Parts: sequence; C-alpha cells; structure tokens
Amino acid sequence: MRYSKMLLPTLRETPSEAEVISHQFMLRAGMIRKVAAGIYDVLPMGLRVLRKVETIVREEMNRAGAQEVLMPIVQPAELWQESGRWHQYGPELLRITDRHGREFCFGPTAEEVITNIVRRDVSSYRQLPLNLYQIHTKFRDEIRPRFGLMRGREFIMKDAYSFDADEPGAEASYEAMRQAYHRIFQRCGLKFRAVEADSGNIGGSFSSEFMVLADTGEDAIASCDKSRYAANVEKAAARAPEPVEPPATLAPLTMVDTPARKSIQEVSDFLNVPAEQTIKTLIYQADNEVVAALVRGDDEINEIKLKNHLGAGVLFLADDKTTEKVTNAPLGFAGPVGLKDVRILADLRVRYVFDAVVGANSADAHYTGANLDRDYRVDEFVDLRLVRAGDPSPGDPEGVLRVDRGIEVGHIFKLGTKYSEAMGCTVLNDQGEELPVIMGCYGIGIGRTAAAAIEQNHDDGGIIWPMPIAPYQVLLVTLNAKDEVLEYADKLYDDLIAAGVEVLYDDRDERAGVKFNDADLLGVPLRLTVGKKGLAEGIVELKQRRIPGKDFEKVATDKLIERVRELIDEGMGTGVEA
Ligand code: 9G3
Repeated sequence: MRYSKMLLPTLRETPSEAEVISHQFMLRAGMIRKVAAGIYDVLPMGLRVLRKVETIVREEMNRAGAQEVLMPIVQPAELWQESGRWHQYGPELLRITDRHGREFCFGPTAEEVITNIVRRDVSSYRQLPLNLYQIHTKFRDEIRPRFGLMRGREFIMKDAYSFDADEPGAEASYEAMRQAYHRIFQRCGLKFRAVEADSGNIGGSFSSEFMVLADTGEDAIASCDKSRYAANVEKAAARAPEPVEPPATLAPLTMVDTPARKSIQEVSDFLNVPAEQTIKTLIYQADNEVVAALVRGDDEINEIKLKNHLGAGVLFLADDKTTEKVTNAPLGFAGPVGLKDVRILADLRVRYVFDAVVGANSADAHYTGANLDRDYRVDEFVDLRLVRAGDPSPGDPEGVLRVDRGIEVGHIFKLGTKYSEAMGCTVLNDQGEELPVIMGCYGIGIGRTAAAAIEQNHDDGGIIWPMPIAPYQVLLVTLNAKDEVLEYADKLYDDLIAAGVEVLYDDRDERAGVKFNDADLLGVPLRLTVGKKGLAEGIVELKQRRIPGKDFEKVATDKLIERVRELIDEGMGTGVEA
C-alpha cells in the first residue's frame, strides 16, 4: 500500500479524551475514530490488525475442531426470557422494540441463541460433541465506556460454545479450548499468563482467564514462585494462617475515647496499637440480607470471596442509614461487640488477633482488649482477604505469591447445564435417557487483544507491533525521492510484494522528521530507508522498531529481501507464557 493513497490520518497531539496508552496510540496512529461514547469506526490501519488477530483465532479454533457459525446480532426477548436473563440484567442489556411491538436486544453474548440452535437440530448423543463459534459484533451498554477498543460498548468478540453428552466429554472440550488459547496468544506474539478466575454470575463452576501482562493492566494477578499456581487476585486463595496461641492473660475489654478517629490508620496512630492488632468491621448488603464482615485492620477484604461465599446475586457496602441502624452508631465506629441481628463472618486471620481494637458501635469510641467468644461472636470463619505480594502461596508450602498486572483478553468457562436445563436442550444417551447437554463457553476480545498488545509493546514514540499482528511487516521509506532513488524504491516495493511481504510504502513528499515520527507511531516492525547516499554504497538502511535507539543495519541491496524474510520469520509466533 502506498501511504500517499491510504486513509491514514495520524495525529501529532495526544487526544485529551484518551486515558490509556493503547487508546491514545490507536487514535494517533489513525486506527480508530470515535463515533459515539464507546462506539468506534475502525479505519484501514486498525482493521488490518483486527483481521490478523481474527485470522489467528479462526485458524486455531478450526484446528481444535470448532465450527464457525454466524448468529444474529439482534436477538429475540423470548430466548432470554427462557434462560431467565431478560429480567436478571438491567440497562446493560440494550433492548429494542420492532414495529410490531416485539421485543429484542442487541446481543451482549450468545448463550441463548446458540443453545436454541443445538436444541433445535441435535437430539442424540451421537451428534455430540460440538463446538460452535462466531467472530462477531456484541453490544453491552456500559455505564462509563472508556479506554477505546479496550472497553467499548460495541466490540468484536470471538465466542465459542461446546456441547457434550457427558462430563468426561465436557472436560475434554474445555481442555481442547485451553490448549487452543495457549496457541492463539503465543501466535499473536504476546507475553501472557493463564490464571484461575472468578466465574462471575454466568453460572459456571470453573474458569480461567488469559491475561496479557502489562504494567498498565486493570487486573492484578497473583502467581506462586514455586508452583504453577496463578489466579486473578479476585479469586486467589489465601493460605490458611498458622495458628497462634493467645497470651497467658487477656486484657480486659475497655471502651476508650477516639474522637473523630474512624479509619484504621487514625485509630492505630491515636491508640498507638499496630494495625494488625485492630479489626475492621464492614457492613454489607447481600441481596436482602445485611451481614457484618471482619478482617484484620491491615488486610483488605475481597468482596468477591464474600459474595461467592454468601451465594449473593449482588453485594455492596450497606448505605449509611442501614449501617447506622445496624450498629446504633455513626459511620466509622462499627464493631462486632454487642452486634445483634446480623450474621458475622470473619476472615481466618481474625481468629488470631488477641486484645484487639474494634469499633465500639458508639460515636467517637473504640474498644481495646476485645477477644473472640469472650467479648464478641463470629458465626463463620471464611477466607475473605485480598491476597498481597509476599503472602505465603496456596500452591506450595515453600512458595510465596507475587502480584503482576494484566489485561484479560480471553476467558474460558465450564458452564455445566444452566442454559441447557433452562431451555430444554437435551439429548438421548445410549440408554435412551433424555439428559441436558453439558456446556462450556469460551470468549476472546478481538479489539481488546489488539489494545493489550499496544499496552504491552510501546515506547514514548508509539506502538511496537509484534510481527504476527502488525498491520504491515515492512515500512518502506524514501527521502527526497527522485531519479534513481525513486526508481529503486518503486522496484523494491514491487519486489517485496512479489516476495509475499506486507509493505506500507511511505512515498509521501514529507521531511525526514515527519516520516520517521510517523514510522515510530505506527509501529511497523521493520523500516527500510532508501536514500541517495546508501544506494551509492549499494545498501539500504534496515531499522527494527523494537530495538531502541537509532541503530540500523546496512543491508546490501542484493541481500535485502532475504534478510527481510528472515526477520519476519523470526518475529512470527514469538509469544511466551510468562
Ligand atoms: C448480558 C450482559 C452483559 C454480560 C452478559 C450478559 C458478561 C454475560 C458473561 C459472558 C460469558 C461468555 C460467551 C463467550 C465466553 C464468555 N456480560 N457476560 O453473560 F446480558 Cl448485558 O459473556 N460469553
């Protein structure tokens, strides 16, 4: 492609609406433009990257035995009513009504539609297993869409669904997808990690996320330095604490004045007691129940663990009124002593906090010397802590957890029979019994993978595309092109194309500074610069985008195509599971 003919509107300035690097560079590199909040045009440069990711995904899905289908974007309400999700979801599910008054939604995912396909046309275990997928537009009406393609309202997702007649089959289907995902992200040239994840409320029993490692990632992931244990921090288990003996004599329970001291920090400073000898009491609303959750003062609660333990549909910190009603005290002084009418759950480490400082359920007051059972009760001890770097690992007795940041680009779920049971998707087994099929579902965000690649691979000047998903492999640049320089560059362009190389030819009449700035911004892995001086020496300058600085190779013109091919091949499939 000739740059002069391409719709490639690069920007020198960083658009103010873009908060994250990938969004900034996608706008500046002329890949995308905003149409409305969370809704984007994808311009030619952007589409080339999306298509590359899609191609890798499609090839690996097909290799794994999955079959591609295309389902409608507009889905009838009836299917969602059958699964029970029409009423379960709020405004995030964008609903529309047709001219006849019939209700539909813009598909945010396709469990219902795919289950409808299988129940309609599959009736025997002999027709299973099946794995069906599509690569298609989805819509989720997020409250605050941001981060460009990373979190758009309209986005392209590869969604796959497996159907099996028995548990071992379902297990094998899940395993095949796990392996396909490893291949996909490896082939995309990304550093990634597969981690245990929370399944959310889609109804699954087990799930793994595929994370692209990047310092700017939204997710925190814990991993063990001595074993393969890795989990999203949302899910990561804390190793059970070592038991600690109580002191020989316990301090008496004493109410002390703590005027306006509410936070753990304020209370521990004021009373000169270490934070680990304090207990934090949090009042939550879990569906229709109010519960108290206790964690050690220096720990943070993991609300997902609490929500999952309670089996709650929704969980949030109780509002001020509820908290004040339950504790009989203004906000900031809640404690377990004398707390009635609510279930009290405590993190495992709370058991070993002796002579604790806790809120006194009274304005401007705390207790010191609070001790379990003597002074307050706990109904249930559960793992409720958010794990931290340096924690003992649940994966190995000697292991320690580290915490890295990542971007979720894929998520695979064991779904079980939630949808097949609700929608009557059954098959006859070899005994002639009618059983619900066992499902799995498997997603990859296509635009998000491209955005994550940028978050992981960039410098101040712009994007550094991994070769396998780069929009072009080579950027051919001419400076002051006329006569023999122009003639040579034109021929080199044709020869590269003939050799199967994807070339963007910067044939614009622009200054070197402009061309090189755009080259860095666009992030094409190999840059060839043809100049008069080089040609006189019989060389072309070859610069690799990922090698920092201004260093370049002088490649003899007769070796050029060979060297370019070699570097392209080297750059393919260089991703690693880290
Ligand atoms: C909705 C809305 C938002 C949603 C969902 C439904 C997330 C929903 C979870 C999934 C899970 C899997 C297929 C491929 C693999 C992942 N947000 N999820 O179900 F109605 Cl508004 O989509 N889907």
